[in-house]
Amino acid sequence: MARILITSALPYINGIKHLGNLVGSQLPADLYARYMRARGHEVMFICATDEHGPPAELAAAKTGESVADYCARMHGVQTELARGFALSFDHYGRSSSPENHALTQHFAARLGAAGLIEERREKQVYSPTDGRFLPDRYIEGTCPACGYERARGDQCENCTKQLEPTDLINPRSAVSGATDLEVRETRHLYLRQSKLRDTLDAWIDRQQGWPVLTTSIAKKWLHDGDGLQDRGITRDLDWGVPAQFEGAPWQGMEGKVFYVWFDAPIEYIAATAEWAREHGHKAEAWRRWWRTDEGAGDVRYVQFMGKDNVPFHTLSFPAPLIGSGEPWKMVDYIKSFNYLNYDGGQFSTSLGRGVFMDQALSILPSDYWRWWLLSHAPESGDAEFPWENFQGSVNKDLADVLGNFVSRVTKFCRSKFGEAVPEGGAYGPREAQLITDLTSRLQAYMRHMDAIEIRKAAAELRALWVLGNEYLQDAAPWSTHKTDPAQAAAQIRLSLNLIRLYAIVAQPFIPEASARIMAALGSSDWTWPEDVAAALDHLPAGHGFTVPDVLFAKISDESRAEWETRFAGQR
Ligand code: B3M
Ligand code: ZN
Repeated sequence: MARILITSALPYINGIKHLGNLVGSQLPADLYARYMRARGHEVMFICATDEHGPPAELAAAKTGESVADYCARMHGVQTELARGFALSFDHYGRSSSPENHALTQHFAARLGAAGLIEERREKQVYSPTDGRFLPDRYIEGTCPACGYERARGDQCENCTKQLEPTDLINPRSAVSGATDLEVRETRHLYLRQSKLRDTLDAWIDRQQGWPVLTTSIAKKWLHDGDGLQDRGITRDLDWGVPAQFEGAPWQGMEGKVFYVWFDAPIEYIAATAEWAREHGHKAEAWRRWWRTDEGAGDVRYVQFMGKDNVPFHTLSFPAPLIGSGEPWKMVDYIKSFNYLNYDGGQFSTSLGRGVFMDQALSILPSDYWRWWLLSHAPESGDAEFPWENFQGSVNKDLADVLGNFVSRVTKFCRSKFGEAVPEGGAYGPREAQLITDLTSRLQAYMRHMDAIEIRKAAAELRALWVLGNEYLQDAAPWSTHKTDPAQAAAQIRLSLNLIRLYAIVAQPFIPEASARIMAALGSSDWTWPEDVAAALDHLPAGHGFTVPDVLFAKISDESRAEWETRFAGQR
């Protein structure tokens, strides 16, 4: 048994995430967490809302709530949606927690003591109209690298380049739209990342087997142009972790907070401390996940995120971990994703374009979305969400292949043998062949799941379901029953056990359907079927079951057309 630490990129607190956000971090992370638990490993699966910075302040200003109230409310909303999608976090924290305040300041103090933070006078964009400095997202303009016109002051979402607000061409205030912006002098703390460049470079080189998408982005930020730049880590904002605190190795930072990207990844650690507090564990319980001197040396740490988050996780987060001089657990594997686009363009909140998490759950059960999103995860390039493909995938894979198998087997058994596993004879050569085929498919499925090759894993899972259908078609117990009822009984006994095997191995993808199947089969033993032959003998003759209600209802053409229109947004 291994210990596996899994973190999903922290969704910003503002607004409800769309399906593209979901499949870019939280959902695949959940798949992996569920799979690793199912294989018997000890898992710590952490996520949290990312609550600081301009997005929260701007959103709260719109609703008229205080930022604190807004964040508390939205954390509740996001928690409910996570539950709706069956995301199995061990803890879903908040980056505004006391734990994160303390840890963020701890890292800042350590980095300061190590000479890795320096104070700089710098010129910042000031808006007389708004009466304030405009950090990060408070300012928008044209990206100097790619020309995208709606780049934000911290990053261009088109080309992923990290920016400083003063880099933008034709800047304007995101608060008021004012363009009469001035540059004024202010003082800020800088993390001297450039001093850590060689260390980070060597660390990246030691990471064997990382996806090319991940390492190439990191290498680009390390080496392009002048290489890794020092980074301002404070902002003139009220909401956040105060940059002036007791024991701080600097003075005069009152009224400033740490930059959201400084404290957000530290929340991965802090959320584990929140977990310990909320579950009544000893305060140090989180440390065995994060401190290599306290046991975390044995932990395998895997991060999930969209490609735009990769620079922050390969460089900006490792920099303070390494720079602190303390034995923090570093990430072992980063799984990053491309974008899921909606109908030829981007999802857009403002245009009401695309399906958002709450809307998705209001029209269909979470498993339908989980199955499609995961089996079409944007792993090798950007992907699309076409309604027709979604409909086809649900109707074929879930309803026709898996759902139909469950329904045919349980209903046939009920009508011929009653609602209990029939006795029947021994399994024959056809069953032996099936067991061989299932075994090799299951091995392939496990290999892909271990490697977090999600599309490939989904294809193998589907192939496992297909094998059952082919067997049933071939064995044809409905005919066998007329001439050799004992053989038909054996075929059904095997098929009922195969349904149970399906529920167990499909659980990471479609947990709710799996739970319903297991309940119908009266089984609560989720032990992974390492040995397929043994698993197909698990439910003994006489074991009672019930026929489950329709597992997956097909999506009609009318519904599909209606949803297509409803979520198209204004064009
Ligand atoms: N909140 C950005 C995003 O949601 C940011 C991730 C933080 S991970 C520490 O894409
Ligand atoms: Zn750009």
